Amino acid sequence: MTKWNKRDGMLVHEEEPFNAEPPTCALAEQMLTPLDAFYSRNHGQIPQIDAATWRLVVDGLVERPLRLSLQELRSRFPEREVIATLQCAGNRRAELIQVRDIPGEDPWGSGAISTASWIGASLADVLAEAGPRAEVAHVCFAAPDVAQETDPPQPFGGSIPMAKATAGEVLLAWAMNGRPLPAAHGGPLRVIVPGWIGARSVKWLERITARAEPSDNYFQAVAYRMLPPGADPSRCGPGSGISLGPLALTCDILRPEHGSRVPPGPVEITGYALAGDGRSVARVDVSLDAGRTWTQARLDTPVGPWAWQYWRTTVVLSEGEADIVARAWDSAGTTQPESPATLWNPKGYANTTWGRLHLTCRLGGSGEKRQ
Ligand SMILES: Nc1nc2c(c(=O)[nH]1)N[C@H]1C(S)=C(S)[C@@H](COP(=O)(O)O)O[C@H]1N2
Ligand SMILES: [Mo]
Repeated sequence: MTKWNKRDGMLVHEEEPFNAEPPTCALAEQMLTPLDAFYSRNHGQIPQIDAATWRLVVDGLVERPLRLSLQELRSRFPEREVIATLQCAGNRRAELIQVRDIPGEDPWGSGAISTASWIGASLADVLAEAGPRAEVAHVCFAAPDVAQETDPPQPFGGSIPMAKATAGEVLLAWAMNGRPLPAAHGGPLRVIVPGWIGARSVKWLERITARAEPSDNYFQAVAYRMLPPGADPSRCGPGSGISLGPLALTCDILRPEHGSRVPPGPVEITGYALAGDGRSVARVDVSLDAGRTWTQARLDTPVGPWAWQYWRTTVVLSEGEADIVARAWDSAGTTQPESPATLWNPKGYANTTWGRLHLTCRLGGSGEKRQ
């Protein structure tokens, strides 16, 4: 077994800090990603925190600062469940790297996205108890894990605007798929910001601070920002570029495995689509001829506003190489950009281009990976 109770077959980008993604087929198994396949993205060493002595501090511009044990958090606030997909801003960076190199960033494939049922207290309820002052505009999260990629090394943190923080769906979560939150996923307590990039869902949460400004933590002020194509990230200081928060519409193909071999005839294709904050998935199109003609996939019933929606379709393939593409449309009538070249950016974030799958279709060959 891979470290941190992950299954064999995970693609491990780094052992330390631990960064691993499942093969996309594993993401097609169940709508709720099994815990041993859920991607794990860490900027520092995973801390082992004793839940018994751990405390959560709520401070900053509030009338009543709080200091809560896990037991107090669980007993004083209503328990909520949200099914939410977590997606790293670096998901599918590998396709952007093929356009132009992105030094110093992991080449994540299509597996830096997973879905779980999260249980916790609503951040809105906890903030209400603390009594935020009128000038509060951002809610900042601080964690103890230290990232070596910053100079000097800095603990991980980030923030979200007050409007999102009080929207109800943002959780302080202690359980994942019905189990206590595993250490690799932020146990004993993490933030879950549904519909926003994974980086805002701060793990091993220790402190919530209400402020008038966004967090000045490196991962809010410097990293996770969309820089213009010509920018040199090493020369971009705090506040450069566009701060990433809400996710944009995307979809991808999960099965069959990319690069595998299938026999000629009907092949079932499965994927997911995920709409941005406040929108829903309206349609998914699939094309066998690079987008000249499209057919519509069947969408599974949505499980809620914050989770991916599976789609499936059967295509008939004849012998040869097959390149299949998929694109989603949302309830506002917008769709995804076609190719990674159109949205390449220096840090390799937010690749929401058409899902792509290459298959080799040959008689007698099934399940084998192309060399
Ligand atoms: N404390 C802390 N929180 C963190 C991170 C981190 O390195 N440290 N990584 C973030 C990023 S970039 C992502 S994509 C998600 C990944 O969550 P997961 O490892 O549970 O999949 O956690 C976020 N929260
Ligand atoms: Mo991320």
